[in-house]
Amino acid sequence: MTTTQARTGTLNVGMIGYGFMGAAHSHAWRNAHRFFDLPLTPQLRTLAGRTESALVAAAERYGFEQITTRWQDVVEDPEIDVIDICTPGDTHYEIAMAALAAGKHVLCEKPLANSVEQSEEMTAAAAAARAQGARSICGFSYRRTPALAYARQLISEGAVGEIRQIRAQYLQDWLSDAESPMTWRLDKDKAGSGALGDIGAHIIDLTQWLTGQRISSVSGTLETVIPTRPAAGTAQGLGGKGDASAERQDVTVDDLALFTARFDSGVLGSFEASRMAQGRKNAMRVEINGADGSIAFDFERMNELEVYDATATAGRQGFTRILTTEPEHPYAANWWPTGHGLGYEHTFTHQIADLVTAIGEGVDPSPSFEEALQVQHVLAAVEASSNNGSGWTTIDPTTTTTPDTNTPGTTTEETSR
Ligand code: SOE
Repeated sequence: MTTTQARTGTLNVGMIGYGFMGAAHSHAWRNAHRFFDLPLTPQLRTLAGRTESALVAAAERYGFEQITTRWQDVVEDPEIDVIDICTPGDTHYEIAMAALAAGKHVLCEKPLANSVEQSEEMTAAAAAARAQGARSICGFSYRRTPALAYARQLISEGAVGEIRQIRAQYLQDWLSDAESPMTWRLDKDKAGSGALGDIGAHIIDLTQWLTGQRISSVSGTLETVIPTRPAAGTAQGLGGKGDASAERQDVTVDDLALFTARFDSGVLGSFEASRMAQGRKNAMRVEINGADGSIAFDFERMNELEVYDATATAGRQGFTRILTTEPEHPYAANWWPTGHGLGYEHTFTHQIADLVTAIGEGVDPSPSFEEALQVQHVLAAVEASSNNGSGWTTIDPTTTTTPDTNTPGTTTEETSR
């Protein structure tokens, strides 16, 4: 298999999967070279999926030249240079191993796989393929949010000083209705885990990437808040109300993942991944507290970064809201004039721009499969901690006073006034 460098100017893309991630990745493949100077021009060649009718519609909408219901066709096609895996986690291993063996470049959505064992094999295969010039990357796209890339730069420049505490949340509510029907994200066999791997993986990767530190131990609890859901197909669509009389299926993954992490520096971090956070739509939040200040970010305000400088004179201290749309901010110069803002889809366009640049320059993009494997180890450790009791200490109810049930302001002495 000749690597892309032998082909003049184009990078032929084969994508497997065409759901939410397929849409986001396709948008990025179509636009990256229109806003970034890239060494190669992506061509959306083949879209692979299972259902031909839906596949035809998706290929039309996304701009792919051809379709196939056999993902193996894409991997076996000598004209395809890069395989983009946008499928549920239970298929990442098989597809990535075949693509790497065929010498293809690989973009694999997160988490890398549904187990450490699979992730280890994929990482070894990626390392072997690398020797032949094939590049691989895992889709932790939030690293390419300008505000977060800038936060990492500030932290590395010492803006917060010695890091003392790390706090991360990823809060969504699209599954908080008990009548929302089953989806592959609620099936352990398909997804590997629930909120933990789907959204918790992002904040694990992000806190490690922002700080350059690695999580070395965890204590956590996984909770399934809604144990059964209406069978798939009984609702009007994703998030639609299911038919309450329909059969209900068991949810086999967590809706909540709460854990404490110790980083290799000794710093403690608190993590919360929830699909039950009513009102929080995609609130991925990170706060890094240091000796000299803090940095705080919320993806629901993705063009803003809050920075607190504890070394400023007391009268001037306070969180500064930086609008990360200046040309000095990562990626921002390639888009709109200052203040016009970017969206979720831009993180994927930045990811593709960096991947295509790496392929064209013959260097390895990040996050590598090795970095994604580290995240997989953390996911597995949280699950193991939860399965081993999470270290809960019970409080004997006989040793505590009964809580005051009076409504504030109605105690006798107050009413006697
Ligand atoms: C979950 O709802 C989800 O789609 C994740 O799977 C994605 O990785 C994240 O970018 C948005 O939320």
